[in-house]
Amino acid sequence: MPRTILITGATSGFGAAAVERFAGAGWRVIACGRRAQRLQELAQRFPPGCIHAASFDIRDTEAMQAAIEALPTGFRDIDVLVNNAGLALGTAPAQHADLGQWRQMIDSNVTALATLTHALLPTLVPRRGAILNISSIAATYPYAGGNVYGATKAFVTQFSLGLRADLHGTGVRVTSIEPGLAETEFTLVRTGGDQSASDELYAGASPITAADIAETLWWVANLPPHLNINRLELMPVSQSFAGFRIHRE
Ligand code: NDP
Ligand code: 8X3
Repeated sequence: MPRTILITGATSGFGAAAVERFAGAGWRVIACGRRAQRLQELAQRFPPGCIHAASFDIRDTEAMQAAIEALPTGFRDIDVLVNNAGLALGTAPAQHADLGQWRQMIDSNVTALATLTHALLPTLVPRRGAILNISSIAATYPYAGGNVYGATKAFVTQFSLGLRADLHGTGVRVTSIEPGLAETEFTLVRTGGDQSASDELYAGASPITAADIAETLWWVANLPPHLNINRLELMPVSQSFAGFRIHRE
């Protein structure tokens, strides 16, 4: 019996690579995202019945609920939830930041993630399933301009640990995956479509790839059922920690 995984943010980056990894290995994959065309193209690369494309804005709770209710019979028994959809917007210091961007990050990275998890727990608990949350190194290491983005990821990490505590004894596994510099559409989105800014950030850095994270998700999802990875922090070798700054008058 194939296992079933729901992956948010499947139109790009980590999520799209994860869809390919799991569908390629015979899992049933529910691929979510707003860009329906990309989901259809992804689904068409695999045999019929392998990928179910669910196109909705994760911030729209009614659309999310409708998508869950519309799942075809073969895709209802979800074993693994990958909460991956999310974004950073802007790098301005807090005192110059756009409130609309802050709210969009909170709505997407925090509220939507919690809402989907709440909706799927009744399915995951009896199946002794798993929740794999994509947090970030920004959850742990603050950096200038990271303000609300880092805070949303700190929520994701702490929520993951809290879920672990609440799900004690159920057999449900929960993991917070915390990547560093990774080349996807992340910086394109963060900069409002500035391809050269994105290219410059990753140039010569050998960043994490989407395939690296897909492989990590695959490893975590396929561990023996008695093992739980609580937190997993990954960086490219080229990235490490910055020091404190001192401002002198
Ligand atoms: P991408 O921009 O390539 O992918 C982001 C995905 O999130 C897209 O599929 C997008 O789909 C989806 N998404 C965003 N907003 C919404 C929304 N409102 N409704 C539905 N889907 C949405 O970036 P990554 O693959 O890098 O990002 C994936 C996750 O990894 C994010 O949570 C990010 O914060 C995190 N992360 C990224 C790192 C990096 O350096 N790249 C490092 C650490 C963590 P669509 O636009 O089609 O809706
Ligand atoms: C993405 C990693 O360092 O750009 O979460 O915040 S970082």
